[in-house]
Amino acid sequence: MSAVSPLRPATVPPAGDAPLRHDWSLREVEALLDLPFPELLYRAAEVHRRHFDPSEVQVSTLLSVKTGGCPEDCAYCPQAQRYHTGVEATKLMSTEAVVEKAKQAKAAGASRFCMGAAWRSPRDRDIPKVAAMIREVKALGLETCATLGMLSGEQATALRAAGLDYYNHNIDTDPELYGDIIHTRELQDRFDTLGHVRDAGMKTCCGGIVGMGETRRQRAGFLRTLANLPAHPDSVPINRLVQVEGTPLHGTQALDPFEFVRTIAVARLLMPHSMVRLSAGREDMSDELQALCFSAGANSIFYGERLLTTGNPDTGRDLALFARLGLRPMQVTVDAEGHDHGGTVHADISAELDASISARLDAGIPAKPDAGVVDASPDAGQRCAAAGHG
Ligand code: SAM
Ligand code: DTB
Ligand code: SF4
Repeated sequence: MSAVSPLRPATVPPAGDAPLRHDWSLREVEALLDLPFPELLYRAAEVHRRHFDPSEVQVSTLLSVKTGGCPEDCAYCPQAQRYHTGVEATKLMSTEAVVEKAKQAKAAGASRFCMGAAWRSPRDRDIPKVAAMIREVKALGLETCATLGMLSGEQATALRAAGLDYYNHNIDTDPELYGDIIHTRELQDRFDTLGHVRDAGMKTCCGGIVGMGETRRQRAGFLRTLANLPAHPDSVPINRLVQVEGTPLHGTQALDPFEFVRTIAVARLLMPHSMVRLSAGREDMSDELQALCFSAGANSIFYGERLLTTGNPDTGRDLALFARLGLRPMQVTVDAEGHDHGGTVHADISAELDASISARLDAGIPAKPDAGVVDASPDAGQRCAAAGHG
């Protein structure tokens, strides 16, 4: 009989992994969202375990390399020039300044660095400047991601050639609601950009925002649209609307937190191989709500005290949360098919996590015997295979 370590999460055998589907009907997705909450969480947690180690969370850090002054009219966005939100427009940051921030993110334990620009689309003359940032960030040993608006095929190819791993471009919402939220570009424009990104050989990061006043049926339509893309996005950021004064969506009725968890769980069920990111909106979430999201299949976060223009939880709070929940940051490796998989523990953030646990113990805060224990054993990376990660 093989010894079972109490530190290892329970895993579910792959059991003839079902093929990925791209033909979900709205009724099917609605039926999943309508499941009794415990049943939905159970199913999502099971699928999560088939493909990932559920105690590992991928950690990305975001930097706004060009802030505000955007000509688009996205009704949620503090960076649209036409809304009076107090966000000051800036020029594109210098490569040196971006690299400095990337070094800090790496030292703090991020494995992916995402550069965001408040553009409708980059001008061709911006591409060499962004390409230089990508090359230098990549040289630090970080995965690179950018979100710059719509791209042409040539622009996508140039960014890939510079070493860009991921491109973030969201569909943002249900096709039916889309025209109420954004009038300055069509949903089809977004599909076109995602196509250029895939054709250039980059991985896609594509999700959207909930809590914009949509119905559950519209959340089903949003998730269905993501899952029925020609390829499931490699990362799926699920943002909860950050309500910013001055934007048209400020004052929207807040979403029931359980609806948010349901959205995460159904994203996990529809896109089992994807990283589901608990994205914007975490600052206002309780630790308990975030714990439910991780239990429902979320396995990625933005780490660092800022998103683009709005706040994110303090890193100390995130480290304490990881320690309390027994979660570990994952170091991402990419397999031959291009799927992301959790591997070994990232050394830098693990050291911070250890320090955070020691501080809690010194302060007399009891911890579960295994809470936050970091398994840096040489076989830690083997768990992907054991968990059926392909
Ligand atoms: N300008 C580019 C674009 O729109 O593709 C890239 C940056 S844009 C800020 C990236 C994404 O951030 C948006 O697609 C949206 O999903 C998300 N976002 C923007 N404002 C948000 C808010 N107030 N709350 C939640 N997510 C938001
Ligand atoms: C994504 O889906 N969420 C991030 C990232 N992609 C670029 C952005 C969230 C922005 C929240 C509002 C702000 O900070 O300006
Ligand atoms: Fe501009 Fe992007 Fe904000 Fe839309 S979401 S207003 S395109 S920065």
